[in-house]
Amino acid sequence: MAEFKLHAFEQSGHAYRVALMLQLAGCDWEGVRVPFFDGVTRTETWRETHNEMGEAPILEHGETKLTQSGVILDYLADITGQFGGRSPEERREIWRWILFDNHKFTSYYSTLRFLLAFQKTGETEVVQFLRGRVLAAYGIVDKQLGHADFIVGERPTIADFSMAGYVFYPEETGVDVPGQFPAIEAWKERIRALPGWQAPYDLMRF
Ligand SMILES: N[C@@H](CCC(=O)N[C@@H](CS)C(=O)NCC(=O)O)C(=O)O
Repeated sequence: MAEFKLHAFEQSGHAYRVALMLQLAGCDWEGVRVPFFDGVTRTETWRETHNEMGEAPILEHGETKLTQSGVILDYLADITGQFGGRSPEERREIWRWILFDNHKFTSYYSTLRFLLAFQKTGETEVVQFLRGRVLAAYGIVDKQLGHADFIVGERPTIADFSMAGYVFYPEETGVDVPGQFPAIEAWKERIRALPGWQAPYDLMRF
């Protein structure tokens, strides 16, 4: 049995960011597929047995069971000694960007993608509103990445993996217009070049 068990599904960027950390940190891990599109996370039973918040991913490590990808990333950085902050200031800076990511960068994008790619809503007012919010958040991250190679300085940290959750998925959202966010594009190439990197649908085949 692998040391780490990740409850996840391949369409989930919230899960991908954790899978990416496990992969890049060289952890011994395995995936357990959550049948999300069958509605399992919305059942009372699953919430009682797996996660009262009704969400994936979940990480199991021995007796420890964690949810919320930001917390899981922080835990893995501690356990592995990789990709975490090296000073209290750096740790706070990492958390600042993880929270921004959870609230805006990833949250708006994942909802936009869900509506367009899986609910097939087409261009509604909600879609247009969300895309506007995504573009604003992307603009902020693009500016930040104009100052340094990674979100918090010159080396990759869990803040980058958090933000990388959805940026490698192929689904069309009308956000990835080439040339619009050059610093994000260059950052994606740097993440892609990290040893062991794999795209979401390759990394989460389980
Ligand atoms: N903030 C959470 C978000 C997790 C999340 O939203 N996961 C989605 C799947 S990608 C989910 O389980 N949603 C449950 C639902 O929509 O019922 C995290 O980062 O772990």
